[in-house]
Amino acid sequence: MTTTNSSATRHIVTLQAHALAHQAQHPDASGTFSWILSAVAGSAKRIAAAVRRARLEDVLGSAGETNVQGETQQKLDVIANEILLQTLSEREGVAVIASEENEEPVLLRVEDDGQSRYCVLFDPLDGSSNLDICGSVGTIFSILSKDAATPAADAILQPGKRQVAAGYVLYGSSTVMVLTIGSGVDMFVLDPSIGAFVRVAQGLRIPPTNKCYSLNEANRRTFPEGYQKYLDWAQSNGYSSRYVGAMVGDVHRVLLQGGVFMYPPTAKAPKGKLRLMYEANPMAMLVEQAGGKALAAPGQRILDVQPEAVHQRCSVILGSSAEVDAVVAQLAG
Ligand code: P6P
Repeated sequence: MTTTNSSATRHIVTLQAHALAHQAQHPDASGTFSWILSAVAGSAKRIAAAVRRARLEDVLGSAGETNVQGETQQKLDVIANEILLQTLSEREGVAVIASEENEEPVLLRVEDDGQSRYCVLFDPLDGSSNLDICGSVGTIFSILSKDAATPAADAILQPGKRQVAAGYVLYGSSTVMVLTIGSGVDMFVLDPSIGAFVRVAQGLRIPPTNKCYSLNEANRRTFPEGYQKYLDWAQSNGYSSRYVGAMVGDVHRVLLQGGVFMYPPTAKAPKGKLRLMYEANPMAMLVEQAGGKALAAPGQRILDVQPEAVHQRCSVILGSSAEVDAVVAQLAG
């Protein structure tokens, strides 16, 4: 049989095939989870298209509102949020949705019909203040299961270790999805020529070390003393600094190249700025699944934090195990 080495005939595994192969490993699976994952992927394609045309269609800039976080909503924050709410609401398997842009969770299916369903939480467009300067922005998502007996409203506040899946989509030089379904981390790139996310890496492992830290040093004076000690130590030991101001971009670099990302407590955000449920938890699951560490504080795994409110914040130290340990060593004094 004649074969070509044309890119058109190269073997590819799409996200859909990847999800269905995972489903096939669970004979009792109903396909509900795969269908939800396809909703996230479909939303990401639409958001990517909107982000890439933003300047052309004049949908940059502020929407003129502030969200529940007290942050100025960008027009694309609203667009991305609406795309995700619309797409996920159509999935029978979604019981409740929580979004950074919605003050209250959206209860979709609360009837006690004996069906177990899922909760989907997301930051629809993380780092959206980068949009106007064509910087890194992304979507972060977390998926929890909800058994039939648990009321939908109560099913959201589960610790991150109960996530069944987590991931992000980075709308950068290419549109990249990084995903874990609880057995390792896989990476997909959107191939616009076929409209599919194609798997480009399986079983990502975060490099054990990299002399690079990532945090907003403008807040240095109001960091707890241990973080200031860490910065002095790192700068005396040849560390470099990288910070793009969007968690998705900074975590993606740490996941691929190693290092440590932090958002410590500050005077303005004494509990940390990042949201536990749809920023810290999904990123922590990815980092741990890739062999790294993710702490809210020394000795406090992010994934063990018992949430009390859907928009609660936490401080974050995550990345290569040795690099997280180096931060903790300075915090311990
Ligand atoms: P700062 C974006 O607004 C965000 O929520 C994260 O994506 C990012 O890591 C952080 O806030 C940046 O915060 O205070 O450094 O601008």
